[in-house]
Amino acid sequence: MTDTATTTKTSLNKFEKFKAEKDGLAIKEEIEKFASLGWEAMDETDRDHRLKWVGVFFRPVTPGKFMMRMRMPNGILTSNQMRVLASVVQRYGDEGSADITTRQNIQLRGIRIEDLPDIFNRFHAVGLTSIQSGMDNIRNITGDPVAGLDGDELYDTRELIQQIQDMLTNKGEGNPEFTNLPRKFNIAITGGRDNSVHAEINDLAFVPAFKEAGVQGCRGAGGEVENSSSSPSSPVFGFNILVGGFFSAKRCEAAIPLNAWVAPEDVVSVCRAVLEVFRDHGSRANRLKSRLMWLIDEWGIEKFRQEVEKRLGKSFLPAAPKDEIDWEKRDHIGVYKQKQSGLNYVGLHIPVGRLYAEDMFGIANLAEVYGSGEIRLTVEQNIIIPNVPDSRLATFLTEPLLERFSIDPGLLSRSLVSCTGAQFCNFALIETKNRALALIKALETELTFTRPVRIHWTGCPNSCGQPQVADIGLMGTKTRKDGKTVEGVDIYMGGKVGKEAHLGTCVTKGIPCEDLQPVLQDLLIKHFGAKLKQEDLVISG
Ligand code: SRM
Ligand code: SF4
Repeated sequence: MTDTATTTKTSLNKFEKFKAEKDGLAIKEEIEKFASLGWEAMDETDRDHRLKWVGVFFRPVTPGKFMMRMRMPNGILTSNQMRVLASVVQRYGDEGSADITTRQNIQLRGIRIEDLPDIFNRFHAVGLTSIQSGMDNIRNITGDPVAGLDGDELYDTRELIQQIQDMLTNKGEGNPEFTNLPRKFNIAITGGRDNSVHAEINDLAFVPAFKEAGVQGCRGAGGEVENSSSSPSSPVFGFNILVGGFFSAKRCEAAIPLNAWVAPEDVVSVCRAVLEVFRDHGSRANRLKSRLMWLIDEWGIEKFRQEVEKRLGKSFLPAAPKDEIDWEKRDHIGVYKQKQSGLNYVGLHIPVGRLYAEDMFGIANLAEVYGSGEIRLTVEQNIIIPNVPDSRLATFLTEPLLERFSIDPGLLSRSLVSCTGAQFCNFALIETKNRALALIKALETELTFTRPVRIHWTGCPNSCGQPQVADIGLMGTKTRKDGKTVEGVDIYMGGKVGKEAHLGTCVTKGIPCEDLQPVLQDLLIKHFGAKLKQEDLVISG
């Protein structure tokens, strides 16, 4: 049995206690005060926890230099917004940087508390927000990175995702209705055919699915079908709903079908209903058992569905028999034709998502000079510049910045993903980003590949780097070598993304990082068709 809303006050965990004392969002009114107090004089709970309600993270690894996590609905920003982000980190010189995250988002580094009022003013002026991006809030909502550009897409997710974010955050001002969830919550919507958002690892996901003709929407309280389709013969577009996907140190689960189908116009209300059920009934006793799936386990999917329907005020139509995820996942790196004639989107590879101020200014300029000023982010921590006309493409591709942010990186580099790791994260058991880059470079020097291999690094079992979705996932651990404790990894394999996505599992434990290169080389040769360059020479010579 897991715990529910019936949990007595005495069994509330320490996070619930401090949230009950003062809602995290209250911190928003105290930023000026904190800026003049300085981080050392702040109340510790405000500093270490409540600031996360406005997206500001105390970093015990770099005390006094905070991280800021933005919200980028559908991973889209403008060149102006990118410049503002660049100017914020530029102030901190070598200590300032930014990372593209595995949720199609940006985090800034090096932030000083005394600068927060000015930073928030600058965000406000260009429509950026970092509200409710950490702790027991809804994370950045992910959507197709090529929404509105992809000729084969079934639904353009952009507006829907913005509407959900606006509802959950009161248009970026903060919405106390959703600032005290039992735990974090992830939402993804995909309108393309390749599941580019990893729908299966979200607490709530919407995947495209057609209903038979004449049916559109939920059933009203009296059982009548609402919004009947105008055309009796054409199938109606909507989404099948998945619930309960998550990763944690204790347990990882792929999302399961709710057996419910919704029309796009009902998606925002469904998000609200699911979140209200989670907020009011999710466990608040043991944080290791508070994610949505634990509630679904306790109730069973039928009861969960009924409770959501009660909140929604209508019942769901059963899920469409099949969803429309029938493509292998694309990585969007390179040049692709858009559905708009004469326009292209260009995917740039950003090694492990790390950016410095100069890079960010450079990318903003590229987007403005060659595109429409729009910049997009992917869950693989890369960037897409859309709306580049055919006539400007050749010149664009000669830009020096593309030497570092390539449109044609090596087949291991192009799919490399890494979480933050020990450089900034106090949960980390190992260093990740720099180590990942060095190792991939070494492997690409030794081996030739015929296909990309998706390698994901994550510094600890929290799995922010999603090793379970990778071809080869590497999860940081401590292990023993020659009588000493050293940094190591557990190796995951078998993760499948796109159509028929499923999670990989741990195949080997405790490989010391210093011994990893030959182990990876072996796996790449045995399972992914890699060849030693030396071997190639012998055969061709
Ligand atoms: Fe995460 C906590 C970084 C995506 C599961 N995650 C953290 C913290 C906040 C821990 C901390 O305070 O240091 C990390 C901040 C480090 C830093 O300084 O950057 C952190 N998580 C990240 C990011 C930046 C990794 C990256 O390099 O891309 C990602 C930010 C996404 C965003 O923009 O919001 C990030 N984290 C994820 C994902 C992947 C995803 O959402 O697809 C997961 C697994 C999926 C999930 O949540 O179900 C993930 N992060 C966690 C967990 C485990 C949650 C749990 O239920 O136990 C924690 C720890 C926690 O919440 O207690 C955590
Ligand atoms: Fe930090 Fe662990 Fe998440 Fe990596 S996986 S960012 S080390 S919490």
